[in-house]
Amino acid sequence: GAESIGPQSVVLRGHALPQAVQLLEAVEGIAARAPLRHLVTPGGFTMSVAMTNCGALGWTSDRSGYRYSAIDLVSGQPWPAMPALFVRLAGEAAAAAGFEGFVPDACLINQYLPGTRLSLHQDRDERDLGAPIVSVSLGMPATFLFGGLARADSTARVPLQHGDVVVWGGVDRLRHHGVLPLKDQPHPLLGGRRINLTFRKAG
Ligand code: MD5
Ligand code: FE
Repeated sequence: GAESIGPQSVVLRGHALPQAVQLLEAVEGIAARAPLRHLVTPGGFTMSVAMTNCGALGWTSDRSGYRYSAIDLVSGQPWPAMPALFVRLAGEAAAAAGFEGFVPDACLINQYLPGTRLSLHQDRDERDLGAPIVSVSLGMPATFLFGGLARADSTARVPLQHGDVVVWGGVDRLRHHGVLPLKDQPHPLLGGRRINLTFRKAG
């Protein structure tokens, strides 16, 4: 069922379970061509999350800043195309949350291992902040931190499990958020990994 975590944010529990195996197969194919890598932040820190992308645009970071790029600087090639399955799942989840007509042009793929965390941040590199972001959790469970518009605002903890889909939009789109360090709770399908797909309209 749909569970509200903010005025315009919903968790669709287990929504991606029927497609989980196909989603993972697609992720393996993408990572074979655009390897998972640890990006460096503008401040010089190496991220503990390993990232890659598919779609027309991919999110990336280095000492000169955060941005979306059409080219993967590791492979020198465009990012792998976004599988039709991804586009369909993201559009249908967004519609279920009240955002009709969502067509993502970027899918950031995050890989978490035990101990991996994502510190509190906002996603504000996308051109159209009116479009929602859809995220799909696969593998090991994680605790998502959901904050406010100000970095110092208190955070709520939202447990996310294999197959959960979350849609953030509207007034919640610029809320700070992060992921607590992952515990080692191996998953039958993914072992000691969590994969998160985030679908965005970046361009
Ligand atoms: C994750 N990834 O679990 C999360 C899921 C990221 C990231 O945060 O930037 O790769 S996406 C959570 C998200 C995205 C956009 C807005 C909000 C949350 N929000 O308003 O809380 O790997
Ligand atoms: Fe984020």
